[in-house]
Amino acid sequence: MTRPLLLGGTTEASHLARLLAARGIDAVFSYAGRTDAPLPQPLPTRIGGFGGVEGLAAYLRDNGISHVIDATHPFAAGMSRNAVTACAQTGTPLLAIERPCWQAQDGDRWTHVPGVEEAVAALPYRPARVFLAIGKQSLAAFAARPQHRYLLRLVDAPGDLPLPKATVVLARGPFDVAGDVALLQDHAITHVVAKNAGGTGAAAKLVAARQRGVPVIMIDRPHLPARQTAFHLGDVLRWLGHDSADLGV
Ligand code: 3Y8
Ligand code: NAP
Repeated sequence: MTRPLLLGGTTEASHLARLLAARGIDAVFSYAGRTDAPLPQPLPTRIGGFGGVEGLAAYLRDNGISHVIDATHPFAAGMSRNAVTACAQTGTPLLAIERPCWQAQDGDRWTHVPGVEEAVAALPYRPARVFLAIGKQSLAAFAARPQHRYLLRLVDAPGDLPLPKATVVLARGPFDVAGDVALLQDHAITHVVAKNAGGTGAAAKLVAARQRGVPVIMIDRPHLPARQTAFHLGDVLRWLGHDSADLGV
């Protein structure tokens, strides 16, 4: 009996949820509960943490989960690490959807950094106008550079911000190039800070930066433990024992 748990929160997870629902597969979709009103899914959905590795292992056992599909974001390292450990403990097959990293192309002015602290250090001293497209959880580190004007794109309205000169744009992706070109132009952005998320949902700002000759500080992904991975959703369906021919994937 196939009863997959789909760890979501990305464009690929939402696409896969539609494919599983269309096949009548008895899957459960899982959100962390980071945002006020996450996108509704066409599968029964649970919201909130599991309570670490032990909580996830108990969830797998108590709910008769047959497979775990980790379709979380490449920076959701905690969830992905817990999934590897809990699935090993319970003997539950695990497959992670891993989207290729973005690669700099001709005309790109990227500086790769290993983490948020190094992204802060990569900013100039002279006041700049910085588009922080990294969400809410990593903002505090930029308080070390209060001289810059920051443009923040967030999913939900924030509480107090740790940055004295910040403008907030509330938007939930996926984003498009025209919108991001306009955003960089309207706010006279001189630097973009991004996470190497890969995929299509957040790539527009990189094309916009290339078109406007704006340098990008690119935060590289955290390292994850070895696990089975796939990128094409058809491979996920085949892994579940469902052929994907009639879904055209
Ligand atoms: C809660 C679910 C879908 C999923 C859409 C993707 C695309 C849009 C691009 C920019 C970058 C950022 C951020 C971003 C993108 C997709 C995808 C992706 C980046 C939602 C979602 C949840 C989250 C959590 C949220 C984080 C934040 C990160 C904003 C839903 C919309 C910056 C990552 O307020 C907060 O605390 C927000 C937290 C984790 C990063 C951070 O550290 O702050 N995503 N994003 C998921 C959950 O609860 O489990 O609310 O509907 C999902 C999506 N966000 O179905 O189409 O697939 O990557 N999300 C980054 O990539 O840099 C925005 O602005 O250019
Ligand atoms: P994280 O740091 O890797 O995980 C922290 C804790 O949040 C996990 O240990 C787990 O709590 C809980 N959690 C994370 N994802 C979950 C899920 N899908 N279902 C249930 N619990 C989950 O996670 P994060 O980076 O904050 O990401 C949270 C969510 O936002 C994920 O769904 C991710 O796909 C999505 N997202 C993240 C980013 C990003 O930049 N990080 C970007 C786009 C979307 P317990 O230990 O209690 O189980």
